[in-house]
Parts: sequence; structure tokens; C-alpha cells
Amino acid sequence: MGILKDRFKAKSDAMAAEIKEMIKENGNKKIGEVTLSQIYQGMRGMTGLVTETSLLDAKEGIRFRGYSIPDLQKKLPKALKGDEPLPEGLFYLMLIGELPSEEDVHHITSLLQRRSHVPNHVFAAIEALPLSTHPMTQFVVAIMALQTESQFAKKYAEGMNKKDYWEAVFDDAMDLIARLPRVAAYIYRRKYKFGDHIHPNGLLDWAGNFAHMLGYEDETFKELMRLYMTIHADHEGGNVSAHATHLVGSALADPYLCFAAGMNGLAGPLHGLANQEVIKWILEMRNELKTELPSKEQIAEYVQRTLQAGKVVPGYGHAVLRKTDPRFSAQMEFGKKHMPDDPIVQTVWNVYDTVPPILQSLGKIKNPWPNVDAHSGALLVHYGLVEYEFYTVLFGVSRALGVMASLCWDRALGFPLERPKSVTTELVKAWLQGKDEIWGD
Ligand code: CMX
Repeated sequence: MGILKDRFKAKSDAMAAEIKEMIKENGNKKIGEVTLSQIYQGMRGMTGLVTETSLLDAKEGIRFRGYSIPDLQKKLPKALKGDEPLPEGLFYLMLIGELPSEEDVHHITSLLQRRSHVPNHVFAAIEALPLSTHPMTQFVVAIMALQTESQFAKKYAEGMNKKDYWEAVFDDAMDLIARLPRVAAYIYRRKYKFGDHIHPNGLLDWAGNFAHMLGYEDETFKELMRLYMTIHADHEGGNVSAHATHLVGSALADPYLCFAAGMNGLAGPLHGLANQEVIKWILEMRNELKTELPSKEQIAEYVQRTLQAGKVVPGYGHAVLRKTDPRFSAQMEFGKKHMPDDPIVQTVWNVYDTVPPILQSLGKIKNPWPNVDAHSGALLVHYGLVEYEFYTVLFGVSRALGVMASLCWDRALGFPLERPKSVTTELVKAWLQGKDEIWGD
């Protein structure tokens, strides 16, 4: 086995033994109660999953193995002359649970380079789709085409011992992460750059090479990709993309099938598609108002019109967070450092000054603050990546790091099939009248 696999095996064996003991001693202890509104309203606040890679605090934001985004920016290894963390380092942290050394990160970069070959039939599957196909649909089709390469699926068909599941999942996870930038860049260049594809550069890090294959050679764009790939990677386990990946994996579907499921969820406008919706909304506002830099008064009026039309203000609100998303703040810092005078970036900041009090005044929105998607598009537009329908694919490439690390843990810890109980409203009504009970299993 390789160094990374050996370390993961040692960590996960120890954790599996600890959890077994913990369940034996404490398995009947109760964690909270479930209310009727929770089962009707998206299970908000209901603890029901274990995800080792990161933890979301409503007031503080995300921590990856205990480290906040500013911590990661300080403590994770960086590219030569770079300031932003290398996402390979975050992957190591999520998988192993410890900060990586420079050498560990180089090891992951070269592992990913070695595994990055994409078979021709994957490109053929993408080419079979009309050019007008949404990039997220092309992405999911490509992931499904890659599934022919699954080690887990092959070994399971041959009759694998359940003790070996984790290793086949680990191999698939690494292969998938390695191949995604090439697939995503292919979709981008096919759809928006007349199929003028760019070969990978084996000397670059994972995110730097992704930027290169997309066709953006500016060093600060590469830095943006390193930051972007780091901050979008994981947001604990209950969000739609992470939960869908985990749920499908619980049926022992291979990592390609699981990741495709997660990406179908990410493509929803209340989740990852919000990043395209934000920039679309800003561009429409600028067009309608015929100005590059709308005033705060104009923005406030446009927000009211959006709400009156029965739409959400994209990029604002969150199911768990109750403050400005630190992923938004990290991107704002990047904007202040590299492009403080860009009108679209300034518009994002003016929207930030304007929207929260308006949403707050409605009285029903639990979190009036911006989430990660409120900022990302403006930074990309600055570098000329204006094709906003592609933005969720970038999010998806990054999200692979978190959900694949988690899937390795799921199989290493032997998590079973996920199968919560559902009820009918008929049963709920009978239960409210004391005529029936809500069965526990
Ligand atoms: N604009 C207008 N209304 C909003 C709103 C927003 N940004 N955020 C929440 N609301 C509304 C809800 O639609 C809901 O309205 P109804 O009661 O009429 O149905 C009400 O406020 C209460 O919602 P909530 O409890 O505060 O929020 P939820 O946990 O139900 O939803 C989220 C969270 C993210 C889906 C929601 O805030 C939203 O739709 N935001 C805009 C889309 C967005 O930015 N999504 C990206 C999230 C981050 C990500 O996953 O990438």
C-alpha cells in the first residue's frame, strides 16, 4: 500500500475500534428529540449523521478537522510564491485528520497526476450531447461514463470481502479526484472555446493545472482556483451534495455513482447552482438599470422587486449558518487584495451592505447573511470566466475532495445502509388524536 493509504488505514482502524466501544457503552443515550415540524421541514437541526471531515457551527462557520478557513490559509502548504492553501493539503487533512507537511502535499499532487488519465470514451460521451446541454448535465454524464473504471464495482462483482471495501473506495476516490479537472476543463473548452482543448501540465499542482487546462494562465487566477477549491470542498454531512453522496454510498454503490448523485443535488438552485444565479441576477440588474455600478438605493429597489416577484435573493440565507459565511469573507479578502476597483466585485460588496437588513425586515428569514455563492462569480468574471452556467462545475470539482474523503471514512468505519423511517400525514393525524403511534422502526 502507499503512504497515504497506510496512514488512512491506521487512523480508520483505530477510530472504528473506538466507535465500536463507544456504541457498546453508550448506544442507548439520546441526542435531542425530533419535532413534528422537523420531519415536515427538511429535518433542520436534527442530528442524524456522522461526518468526520468537517463540522459546521451556525455562528462560526465551517471548521475542517477543527481548523477554520483563516487557519487553513495560515497552516496549509502553498504553491511556490503562492499565498493560498493547496487543496491537496485540505484533502490530506480531511482524510487523515492531521495537518500535512509540504512533502505530504507533494505526494498527493504526484499521486493525482499519475492517476489523471481520462479514457477516450468519456470524451466521446460528452461529445454525444448537444452543445447547448448545461455544463452540470455534461459533468454528470462524464462522471457516469468514468464509472467503467471503478475498482470497487469490479472487485464487488468478483466477490470482495467486506473488510476490503474501504481500499477499493479509496482507490476510486483518488482516481476520480485526479480525473475531474481534465473532464471539467474539457466541458468548458468544448462549450465555450470552440473545442480548443489544452493539454495538462504535469509540473503544476492540482488546482493550478485545472486553471491551466481551463485556459487561464494568470498566476493570481491559479491562486484563486487554489482558494476556491479549498473553501468549497466540504460543509459537513447534511448538505444536499454531501448527504446524497453518502446516502447512495450506503447502498454500496461505487464512488462514481455516489458522486454523480451528489452532483445532481449540487445542480439545484437552492444549493450549488446559486453561484450562477447570483451573477445572472447581478448582470440582469446592471442591464435593467443601465449602469455598471448600481447605487445602494438602486440595489435595494431591485431586491424588493425580486422578492415581490416571488423569487429568492440568490447567495443569501443558509439552512444552518446564522452569520456571514466565512467562505464569503475569504473571497472578499481575495477581492480586496487583487481587484478592489473592479465594478462587479464592488457591486457584490454593495449588495452585501444592502441585502441583509431588507431580508431581516421580512421577519421570516432565519439567516439574512451571504453564503459562499454570493461572491464567487464576481471573482471569476474579473478574470474573464464569464460563462456563469459553468460555475457549479467548479464547485463540483472542489466538493469531490470532501465527499470522497468522507466516503472513504464511511466504508472504513463500516457504516450500514441508511434507511430512516418515514410516515404519512394520515398517520401523523391519527397520532395527534392519540389513535395511533409513530413507529420507531
Ligand atoms: N431570499 C428570499 N427569501 C428567502 C431567502 C432569500 N435569500 N432565504 C430564505 N428565504 C425564505 C425561504 O424561501 C422561506 O420562505 P417561505 O417560508 O415563504 O417558504 C423563509 O425565508 C424561511 O427560510 P429559512 O428557514 O430562512 O431558510 P431555509 O433553511 O428553508 O433555506 C436556503 C435555506 C439556502 C435554501 C435559502 O436561504 C435560499 O433559498 N437562499 C437563496 C439560494 C441560495 O443562495 N442557496 C445557496 C446556499 C449555499 C449552498 O448550498 O451553496
